[in-house]
Amino acid sequence: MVLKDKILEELIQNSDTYISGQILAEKFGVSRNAVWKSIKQIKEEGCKIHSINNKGYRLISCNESLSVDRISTHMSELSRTLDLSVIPSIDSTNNEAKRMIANGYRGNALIVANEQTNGRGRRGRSFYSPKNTGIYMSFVFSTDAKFSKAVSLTTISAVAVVKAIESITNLKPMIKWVNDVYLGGKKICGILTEAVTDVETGLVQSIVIGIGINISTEHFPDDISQTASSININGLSRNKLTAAISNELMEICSDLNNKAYIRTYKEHSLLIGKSIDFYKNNVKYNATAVDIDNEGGLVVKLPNGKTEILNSGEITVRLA
Ligand code: BT5
Repeated sequence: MVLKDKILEELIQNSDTYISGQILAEKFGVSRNAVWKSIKQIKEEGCKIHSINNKGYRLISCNESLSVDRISTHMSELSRTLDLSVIPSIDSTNNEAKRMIANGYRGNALIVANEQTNGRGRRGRSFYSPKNTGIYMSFVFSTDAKFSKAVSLTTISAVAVVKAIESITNLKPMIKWVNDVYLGGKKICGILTEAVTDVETGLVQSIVIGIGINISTEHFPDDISQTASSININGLSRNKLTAAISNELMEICSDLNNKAYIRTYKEHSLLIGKSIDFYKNNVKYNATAVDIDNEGGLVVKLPNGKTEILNSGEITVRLA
């Protein structure tokens, strides 16, 4: 890591207080002038830093740009095996992943974008993806035996997102079955998992997991202004969170026989114990959500006392 990134990291870790230029200089074995120059660069990159004579520097907010270097610094060994790329602006990282696969890419990759101009949700819905204030990322996994065991990569991804958020903040995000992460009753993240099949063999060739997270987006389009929200934590590093999500996901995927992630999913379930409405083939049903099964299905109890397991596909669920 270059000095500027080390200093930024230090400011992020200590964003509740001031750190003097002297302490930073000593910590990194450089002159105070070098510290001052780095602070200037960090400000030029869009971070707000407050400085007080004799007290030092304090990070107020930061839109540090996403970069391969900054993300990799926080990555585990497993995550570092991914081909990582960062793109300033793209239609959709899932589309980009599919283009890569169509062009013959057969590895495992992580594509991260600072903005999406055509971010996609499920069934033709859109995902609002403004620049600088969110993370839009897609994993590409070229199929190997291990993924055929992955019953629900969407379930795993939701767990990876909540664990990553909890590892670097004090927040307690919740999961709304099947693919949404909520904070304070509002959606902060959506996940779109897509399989790419080989036209000739009809077999799944690669899997694309797209994750979109609102980090500091303040204004949402009218239709989602009441339902969408952001993580909104001063100084939260998008680079660090991107790496943390990748680390958690790669860790879970390294041992898919270990179903501990189902327990974590249940602990974070927004629906278990609640009355819900679900829509199947456009017909609305009422039920109580009672459990998540080992395959990530939502177990519901119908008013007639019967139990049914909902599998994600075409089901939409709302709190009643
Ligand atoms: C999703 O679909 O929430 C999946 C979103 C996946 C986005 C990622 S970003 C990286 C990758 N590349 C892509 O193009 N996509 C993936 P769904 O459950 O269908 O929810 C879509 C609905 O969420 C919309 O119809 C809106 O109501 C709402 N919505 C749209 N943008 C939002 C946002 N930024 N925050 C919260 N809610 C949003």
